[in-house]
Amino acid sequence: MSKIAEVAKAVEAGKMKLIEGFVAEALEAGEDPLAILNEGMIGAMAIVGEKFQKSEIFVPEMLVAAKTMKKGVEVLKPKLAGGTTAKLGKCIIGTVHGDLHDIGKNLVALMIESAGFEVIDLGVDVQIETFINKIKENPDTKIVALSALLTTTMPSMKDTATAIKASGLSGFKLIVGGAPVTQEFADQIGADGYSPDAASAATLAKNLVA
Ligand code: B1M
Repeated sequence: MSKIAEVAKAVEAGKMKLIEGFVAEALEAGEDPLAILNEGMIGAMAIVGEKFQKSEIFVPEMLVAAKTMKKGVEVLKPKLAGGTTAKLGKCIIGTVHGDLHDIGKNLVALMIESAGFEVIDLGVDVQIETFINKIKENPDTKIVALSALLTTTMPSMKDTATAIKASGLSGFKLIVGGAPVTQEFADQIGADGYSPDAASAATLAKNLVA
């Protein structure tokens, strides 16, 4: 089995104690960190999602897989974050109210940070007022980033975007993303930008403040 396949299997099976070792071994073997992330970990989470949909596994197994991936990402982080001395301003990020998924949001935060932004991460299940208060506290914010993973929390993303736009606060761009989110939906809710993955979210954020 390839080193990346070992990482994927460990995430899928929720081998929390073994994952750090597998990721370190894959790196030592010269595997590309992005390939370990995309093919190894995100690929495994897609399989976990499919198994959940088919009722082959349940929420606890999905949670253990998520925790396993998080541990693996910690080992990858130094390799993924390119590190730049650019100072592009503040980015406030969070997963919208009602949604507890944070792995994708954390990756977006990591990439945006390594692109040169100071990231203020509000976590998951973030209320509209929390976003608005944080923007008020940080009037120099350049990017506000919303993540949603559930079709059922897309309305929450819409409400958050609408409230932020209606608040009269300005000087920043609003970007959105997450598996069910599309460019069309982003346009509908008045977002300034949409991107499908973490790397392109960082490029989008940079382009929007350039
Ligand atoms: Co959930 N879950 N989950 N889950 N979960 C999904 C999303 C699901 C697709 C699984 C499935 O059925 N196939 C399904 C949603 C169906 C739908 O709405 N269409 C689902 C469901 C149904 C649920 C529950 C409702 C289950 C239940 O309780 N019955 C429940 C909801 C809880 C809630 O949020 N209120 C639930 C719970 C959970 C856990 C807590 C157990 C756990 C999350 C733990 C955690 O995040 N800390 C979990 C997990 C792990 C998943 C899957 C398996 C994996 C998610 C993940 O981390 N992917 C997921 C299936 C899947 O994704 N294939 C599933 C890896 C991650 C890197 O990808 O988050 O997509 P992702 O992020 C990507 C892009 O989307 C993008 O960039 C990232 C990296 O490139 N991106 C952005 C994300 N945010 C962005 C923001 C941007 C730009 C890009 O700009 C700002």
